Amino acid sequence: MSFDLVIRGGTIATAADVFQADIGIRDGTIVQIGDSLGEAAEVIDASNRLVLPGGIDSHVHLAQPSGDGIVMADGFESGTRSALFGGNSCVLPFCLQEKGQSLREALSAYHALAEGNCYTDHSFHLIVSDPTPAVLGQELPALVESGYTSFKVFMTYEGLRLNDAEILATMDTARRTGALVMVHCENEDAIRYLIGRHEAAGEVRPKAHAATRPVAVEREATHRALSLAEITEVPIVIVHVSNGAAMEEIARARARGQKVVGETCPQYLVLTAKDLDGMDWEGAKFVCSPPPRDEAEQEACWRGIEAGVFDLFSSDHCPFRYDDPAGKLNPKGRTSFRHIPNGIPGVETRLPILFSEGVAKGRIDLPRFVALTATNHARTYGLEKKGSIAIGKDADIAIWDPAEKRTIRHADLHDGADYSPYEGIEITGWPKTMIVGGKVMIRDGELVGTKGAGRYVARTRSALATF
Ligand code: DUC
Ligand code: ZN
Ligand code: ZN
Repeated sequence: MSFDLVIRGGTIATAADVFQADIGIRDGTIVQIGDSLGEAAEVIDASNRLVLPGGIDSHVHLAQPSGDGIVMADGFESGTRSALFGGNSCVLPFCLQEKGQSLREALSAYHALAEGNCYTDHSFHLIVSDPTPAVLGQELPALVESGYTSFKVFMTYEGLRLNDAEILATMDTARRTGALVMVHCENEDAIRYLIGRHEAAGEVRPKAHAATRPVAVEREATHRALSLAEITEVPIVIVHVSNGAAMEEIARARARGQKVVGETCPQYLVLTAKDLDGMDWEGAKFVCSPPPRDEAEQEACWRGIEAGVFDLFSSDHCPFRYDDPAGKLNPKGRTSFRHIPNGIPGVETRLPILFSEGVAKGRIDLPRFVALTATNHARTYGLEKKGSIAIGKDADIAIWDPAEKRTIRHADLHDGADYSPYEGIEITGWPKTMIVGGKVMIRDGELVGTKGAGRYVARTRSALATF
C-alpha cells in the first residue's frame, strides 16, 4: 500500500491511549496506523514528538457584527491562521442572527466571508436572537437538517438576551429537531442593577466590570438554564463557566440524569479579576463575560477539568483591538466599562496553556488533554470524521514538541488583535507541524499551506441528542 503522507516514529495520543506508531494518510484520510509503514510521497519524522488530533476550538467568534462602530479584530483569514498556529485544525465560529434578520441571510453572509479564506476547517453554530414563529417553526428545523445542529442563546446583553418564554420555545425547537442548545448564563436584570449602582458611585473604569457580573449572576442563570432544559427535555451546553458554584449546578443536574456538557476556558484558569489592579483603562484588555474570578475559583475550575465536570475546553476567542476607536477604547468605551466590547483573544494560546499548565505540570494526562481539546468537541457537535487519530478519520493532526519553552508574546502570535491577555506566561510545549485534511499547513513552525485549504464541514447531530 502506498500513501500520500506518512508520519513516522511519533508518540500518538488519543482520548483513550498513548502509543508509538506510524500513521499512513491517503486522500486526506487516515488509512493505516502501524509499524514501519511503506512507500509514501512524503514522510514526516516525528521522533521525540507527540502526534495528537488537531485541536477543535468549538467556541470562537470571527467577523461577528458587534454594534456601534465596533469591529472584531479577526475575520476568517487571520482568525483561522492564528488557530492553526495554535494547534487547531477546525474551529466553530458563531453565526449571529441580528434582530429582524433571517438565519439564512446571516449564514450566507458568514459563508461568503469564510469561503476561500480559511486555513482550518470550520463549521457554524447559530446565535438565535430573534426567535419568531417563522424562525423556530421553519428556518431552524430546515437548518438543523442541513448540518447546523447547534445554536446559542444569551441570557444577557440588550438586543441579544432571550426571556424565559423565548428560551423555552427555542429549546422546544431543539427537542423536536435533535439540535443542541448552548447557553450564555448571566442574569441581565441583575447586571443592569449593579451597573446602575457602580455608575452612580462614579465607578466607570474597566475594574468595575467584574463587580457588576459576580458569581451569583452566573450561578442563578446557570440554574435557570438547566431547569428550562430539564423542563423541555433537551441536552444543553453551558458555555464559558467561570467558577465552582456554576460548575456545581452542572454536576447536580448531571446527578439528576440531565444531559449537560460544561465548557470552561483558559481565562478562568490563568487570569483573575486582580489582573486589573492598577491598570486603569488598560484593564479593558481583560474585559470579558463572565469575568475571570479569583484563585479559589481557578482551583475549582481545575477540579472540574480533572474530575470531568467540564468536557470542553475552548478559547472563547472574541478579539477586539485595544488601542483602536473600533475596539476596546472606542469613544463610548472611554467613558464607561459598560461600552467596552466584551471578549478577549485566545485561539492561538488555548492549547499551549492547557498543555503547559495541565499536562506538563501533571494535573491531567495526555488522553484527557486530547478529550478536552478535540475528541469531546467532535462528539458534542457532530463532527463525525474529526477529533481522533483512527482509521477513517480526517487526517487532521498536530505534531507537538512537548519540551519547547516559550513565553507568550503577542508579537509572536498571528491574530488581528494588538495584545494578548496572556502576555508573559511561560509555556512548556508547542505545536510545530500542522496537517489539515492530509495537507501539511505548517512545517516546523513555517506556514506552508495556503488560505482556502480549510473547508466548511456540515455536521451531524450531537452524540448527546441522539442516544
Ligand atoms: N460571550 C461569548 O461567548 N463570547 C464573548 C462575549 C460573550 O459574552
Ligand atoms: Zn457567551
Ligand atoms: Zn463566546
